[in-house]
Order: sequence, then structure tokens, then C-alpha cells
Amino acid sequence: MPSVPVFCGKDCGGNACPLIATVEDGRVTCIAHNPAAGRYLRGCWRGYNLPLETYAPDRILRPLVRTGSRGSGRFREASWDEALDLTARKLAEVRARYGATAVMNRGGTGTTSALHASGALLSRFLALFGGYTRLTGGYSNAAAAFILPYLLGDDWSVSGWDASTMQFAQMIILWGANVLETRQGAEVPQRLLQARKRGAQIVVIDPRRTNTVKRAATWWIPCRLGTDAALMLAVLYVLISENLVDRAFVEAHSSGFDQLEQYVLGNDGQAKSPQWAEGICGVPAEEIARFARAYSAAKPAMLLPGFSIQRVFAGEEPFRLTIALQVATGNFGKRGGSTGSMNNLLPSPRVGRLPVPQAPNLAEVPAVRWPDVILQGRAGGYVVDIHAVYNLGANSLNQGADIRKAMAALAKVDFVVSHELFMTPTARWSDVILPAASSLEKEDIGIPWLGNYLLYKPQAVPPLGQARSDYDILWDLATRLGFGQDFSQGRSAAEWVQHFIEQSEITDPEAFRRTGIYWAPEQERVGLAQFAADPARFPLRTPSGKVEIASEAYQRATGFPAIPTWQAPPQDGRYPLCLITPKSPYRTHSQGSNIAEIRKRAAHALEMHPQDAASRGISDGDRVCLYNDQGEAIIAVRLTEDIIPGVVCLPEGVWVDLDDQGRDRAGSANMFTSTEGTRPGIACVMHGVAVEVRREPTPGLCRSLWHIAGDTRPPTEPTARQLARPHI
Ligand SMILES: Nc1nc2c(c(=O)[nH]1)N[C@H]1C(S)=C(S)[C@@H](COP(=O)(O)OP(=O)(O)OC[C@H]3O[C@@H](n4cnc5c(=O)[nH]c(N)nc54)[C@H](O)[C@@H]3O)O[C@H]1N2
Ligand SMILES: Nc1nc2c(c(=O)[nH]1)N[C@H]1C(S)=C(S)[C@@H](COP(=O)(O)OP(=O)(O)OC[C@H]3O[C@@H](n4cnc5c(=O)[nH]c(N)nc54)[C@H](O)[C@@H]3O)O[C@H]1N2
Ligand SMILES: [Mo]
Repeated sequence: MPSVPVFCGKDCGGNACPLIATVEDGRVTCIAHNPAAGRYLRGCWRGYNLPLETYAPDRILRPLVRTGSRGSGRFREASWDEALDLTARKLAEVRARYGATAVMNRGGTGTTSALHASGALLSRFLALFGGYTRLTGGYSNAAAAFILPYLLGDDWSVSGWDASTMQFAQMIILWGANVLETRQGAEVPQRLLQARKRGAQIVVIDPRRTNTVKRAATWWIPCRLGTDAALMLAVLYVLISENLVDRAFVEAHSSGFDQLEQYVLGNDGQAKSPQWAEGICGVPAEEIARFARAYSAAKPAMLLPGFSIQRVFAGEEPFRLTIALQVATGNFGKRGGSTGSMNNLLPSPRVGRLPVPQAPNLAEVPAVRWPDVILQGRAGGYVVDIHAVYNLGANSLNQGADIRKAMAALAKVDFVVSHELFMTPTARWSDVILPAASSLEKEDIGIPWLGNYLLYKPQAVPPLGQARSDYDILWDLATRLGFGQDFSQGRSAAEWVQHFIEQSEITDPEAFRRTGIYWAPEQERVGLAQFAADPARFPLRTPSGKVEIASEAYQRATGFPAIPTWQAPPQDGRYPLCLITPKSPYRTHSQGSNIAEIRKRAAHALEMHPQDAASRGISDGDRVCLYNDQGEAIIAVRLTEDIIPGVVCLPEGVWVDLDDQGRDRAGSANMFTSTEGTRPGIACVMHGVAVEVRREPTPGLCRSLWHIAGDTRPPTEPTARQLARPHI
């Protein structure tokens, strides 16, 4: 029974996790841990269930062309020739009439590896096509990516750390980071559990009692959504007023701390004391002070912020403060400490990757605003009018903000094409759907989210039905449009992979292909360690050569204060509850939303604290209406004390399913989010969304709710063996 190394290659927080697939009679029957990767670097539930995706009964296996109105879901099967001819003709028409930038590049995060990377593939194709409109910022970390260059200069891109350095931390602060479920590096979960075992203090700051809290935390500090900046300022207040700041470190490594200090002490008339913060974030003043003291005493302390804390109103501020905190406590750039920046900012080993040429014509618009760009175009002040949308590895309609606006946008353009495995809401709103090969059906090199290693997978099984790899699809399309040779450079997918390995630092390619893993020599990297050790000799590339805690450049460019400040989110009395839309442990974003086994694992429901339910006459299992100005959903409610009062939780990624009144019956998180974005970064806001909940007229209908969210279709094969795998 042959087994081969594989990995998912999805934008899942791991991106490259070491797995082994067993192949029997041309089918993958089991996925297990790849022992060559050792004990820390491990896969998760999602990887062990890869076959559920490949062998799902509703997988699209032939090209489809729309027959009903757009969004109606009516399609007919077509030959590859017909579907590709039609796509090439439509794209060429749009280009001839409006210019190439009239095509919006919606390359998503479906695949992230060296060759079959949705974003790079589509950008390469469209650059050679003549240009496109590019979405900037993305949904993951746009606010952080906006602000970090002001603090750290170009060095922000190397400000992370290797997961193995968690073994040196005395305290690990997971600030809005649920790493046992979102990973943030495939080695992070096991390293965290190990740290817990050896007695490190593990503090989790999160409005939910997550699995990370339950399994790893020694201290859970529940705080209100989007109030982290206030809590951080109050921690600084304690450090300053109790003389716990590492003054020598601050002096040598940062500029502008004095300005922040004045603000914290109240030069605007308000001291940012724990008592002040308690009223905002709900954490008792005494606990804030206790936390600040423990933090300053633990050496080294590692602060790992989730991306969540910047996907909120004024999301630019929290990452300025996580960095200020690590500087103030002298943990910045130390082994077992961290810079306070995103942890996944370190280079991966040298290896070839699909080149993306410069596009001759390029328009740029902020990702979160993509529906507005289509709906308003130049007349609305945007730089371009969009006439075609190209989705590749993206469930754009479901995963961007404001689904109803996104529907209106997709209805407006002349042409929409998607490469997909499934009839996602976005595919449904397309004119042509091109069936894509799944992860197990493609050879590739895995580039990790975090870590100094690479993975290899051969094609474990050939594509099912008529599915083809995105590379092959685009090559064919490029040939029809007259640039096939430029696109492929004459290389098949396998030849590109071979070429990438030849360009790499891997010294034993045969072992890489056989074991599926290459470890680079250095495994304990600490971002900005040289600067931390000797700031005079290794200055940062910022105006002061130091961490710019006050950034005049930022103030000049944006008109916002040079130092991080507390900006209270606007209140709307109609919507007193705060919605949180985190990742599901069982899905990568919207992937798996259609798969019965996965839905059964995580019956989808709105989570709510019993206090909030009682005041609204709601009981566990009731059907409720969740609503705000953006939209409405009818959904089952699950009461839990694992969430603080005032906050409700709806995991992101469930496919929208509108009834004839335009209400969502599935509970898709982006029915409620807005395309407005933060200021000044125009980054998405997906946590801390103002909503209200009311009981629907027929209470109790969903007492057996843990079945309505599931699916009644017969289970797909293979089943039991996959589901038996433990996750993490
Ligand atoms: N299972 C799974 N893991 C994933 C992904 C996935 O799809 N599925 N996607 C990956 C991708 S692409 C990304 S960008 C990352 C994103 O990673 P994150 O943005 O960090 O993930 P979230 O689940 O949104 O939030 C993490 C935790 O923060 C908490 N939280 C939310 N808002 C706040 C807040 O205002 N303050 C505080 N203190 N806590 C808050 C949530 O309750 C949640 O437990 O995850 C990656 N990991
Ligand atoms: N409310 C809310 N919304 C969010 C978030 C949130 O926290 N809350 N998180 C945001 C974040 S961080 C991100 S990164 C985005 C992600 O948003 P998207 O990039 O849209 O990610 P997915 O939902 O995973 O969609 C990927 C699609 O690619 C398809 N696919 C998988 N493999 C392949 C392949 O090999 N080829 C092709 N052609 N297709 C493939 C899958 O079937 C799936 O439909 O979502 C964002 N949306
Ligand atoms: Mo993301």
C-alpha cells in the first residue's frame, strides 16, 4: 500500500503541515502525521480530513456555463473547449473595450504553495494579459501591515520568531490569539502545550473561553471586543507609575516613548489608569494591575498578538501598543520574548516560486471596498470601472464584507469567471465555472505560514472527472489569448516544481522528495535580535534608527496622532451587542461549509451569554433573528458561559443562503460586516460589529438544533478513519 507525503497548502494558519497519504486503488484512503517532521510540527483535523474535500459528492467535475440569471444557480455542463473559448472571448472583449484594468483580480487564498498559489497564478496570468485591478491590503492583517512599517521601517517584514523559541519564554501572552484552533504556525500548538507543561505562565486575552484557554491557559483575561488598546494603555500606566519600565532598553531602542508616557499619564485630561480601562474593557482594575506586574516580572515574556485585535474599529492602534509593551518591558527582540509584531514575519528557506511579472497596467483599490469599486467606479471617486471579475481560489462573495452589496456588485459586471471545486456562493454568481483539481491532485512545494522548513508533495492521485489544475487551466486560456508560451515558459507543472527545487537551497533533493520535508539549519530565529542586542551597530531602517513609538511620518501621512491612542468605537443604541466572527477549528474559512461530516462536527449557531438571552426572552436552541443595517439571518442560538455578556459569536465561513425575503437561513458572518473599513488603513472590520438579536415568533423550534445545522445527506466516503483522528 503506497504512502506519499502530502500537505494541504491552504491559507489556514499552517499552510504547510506534514502529512502522509495512503493510496489504495487510486484513492486516498487515509491521512496521518508524517513522522519525518518530528514531534512538534504537526497537522490538524482539517488536514487529516483532506479526502472529504476531494471525494465530496457535490464536487464540480465538469466545466459549467450559466443558463439562468446570474446568481440563480442554473448552469449547464459544457466542454472544456467551449468554456475556455467563452472565457477567453469575454476577457478579450472587456480588455478591448475598457482596457485590461477593467478586470478585477480576485485571486484568493484557496492555495498558497510555490506553484499552485491562487494569488500568484492569477496575477501572473493577468499581468501577461495586459494588466488588472489589484486588491490591496487583503482581509488578514491589513491594519497591522499598514502601521508596522512606520514603527519598524522595512525591517517589519523580519520581525517574527521561530516557534521553537517558545521553549525559552517564562510567560506567553496570547492577545486575541486562539492558536490551538487558528495555529499561526504549524508548530505553535505543540510548542504552546509544551510550554504549559513545563510551567510557563500562559495568559490568554480573549472575550471567549476558547479551546486555547481551556487547554493551555493559566490565566484567562476576558476583555470586551475591540477594547484592547485601552487595556494595553492601562498596562503601560501601571508599568510607568510603579516604575517597572525598563528605561535603559526604552532609551536605547525606541523614540517617542516620552510622548506616549505623557498621554498615558493624562496630558489630554484623562489618565489611562486601570480604573479608566475597567470601564471600557470590563477587566477589573485590580486584575489589570496584577497582570502588568506579573508581565514585568516574567523574563523573557513573549507577546503573540492574534490578527483578530486589528480586525476591529481603529485596528491600526493595537499593534502599535503590543510593540510599545514589548519595548517597555525589555522583551523586544529577545529569545523567548518577541517584538510584539505578527509572529509569522521571517523568511522561509530559499526555493523557486512562480514569478509574477510587472503588469503593464495596474489599478489598485483596497480589498474591503471591492464591491463599492464595482458599484461606484470612477463616478464614485475610485480609480477604475470594473467590467469583469476573475475568482481563483476565492469565495469572494461570502468572505468579503457585506454579502448583499457583493451580490449587487457581481450582478452589475459584464462577466464573472471562477475556478472552483464546489458550487460556492461566489461560483453561483459566475457565468463560467472551471473545475479545479484538489490539493491531493497536485504536485507542489509547501511554503509554511511560519517556520524554517519546506514540504514536498507529489500528485497523490490524478484529478477526478474533468477537473484540472489551475496552472493547466490558465495555460490553456493564455494560449487562446496568444500568450501561452510567455505564461508557461514551455514548462509543465511538474517541470516548474523541478525548476523550483533546482533554484532552492535544498542540498539533497532526492531526500526532500522522499521524506517530504526539508529543514533549514537555523531553527531558533528571533526577529530583530541583532538590533535588540546592539541598536547602535544594527539600527532599524526608520528615521530615528529605532522603534518609532511616536511616528511623525505617520502623523504627516495620515493626519492621525503620532502616538497610539484610544479611539472609542461609535455606539448605536439600536445595536447594543458586539458580534465576533472568528475562525472555525474545523474549516479553513469557507472551505468545508458544504461537507456534511464537517458540519456535523461544528453545528453552526449563534453563541450568546445566558444573561443577554434572558433579557431578550431567548432560550437555548431557539431560532433567533440576528440583524443590523447590513442584513438579517435566522439562526439557532446556543447559550454558553464561554463568552462574556454583551458579545455574540458567529464563526465565519458558512455559505450564505438567502430566503425570498433576503434573510440568510445559514448564518453567514458577512451578512453583518461593512465595506467601510478602518481609518486610515481601510482594513476590514470583522470583529466588534454592532448587532441586535430578537427571538423569532416560533420559539423552541430548534431544540434539536444540533441536527438542523448538520446535513441529512448520506455521509461521503471515506469517513470513520478520517474522523477518528484527533485534532491538533
Ligand atoms: N481553523 C482555522 N485557522 C485559521 C484560519 C481558518 O480559516 N481556520 N485562517 C487563517 C488565516 S487566513 C488568518 S488571517 C488567521 C487569523 O487569525 P485571527 O485573526 O487571530 O483569528 P480569529 O479566529 O479571527 O480570532 C482569534 C481570537 O481572537 C478573539 N478576538 C476577536 N476579537 C477580539 C478582540 O477585539 N480582542 C481580543 N482580545 N480578542 C478578540 C476571538 O474570540 C478568537 O478566539 O487565522 C488563520 N488560522
Ligand atoms: N466575517 C469574517 N470574514 C472573513 C474573516 C473573518 O475573520 N470574519 N477572515 C478573512 C480572512 S483572514 C481571509 S484570509 C479570507 C479568506 O477568504 P477566501 O480567500 O475567499 O478563502 P476561502 O473561503 O477559503 O475560499 C477559497 C476557495 O478556494 C477554493 N479552492 C480550494 N482549493 C482550490 C484550488 O486548488 N483551486 C481553486 N481554483 N480553488 C480552490 C475553495 O473551494 C474555496 O471556495 O476571509 C476573510 N473573511
Ligand atoms: Mo487571512
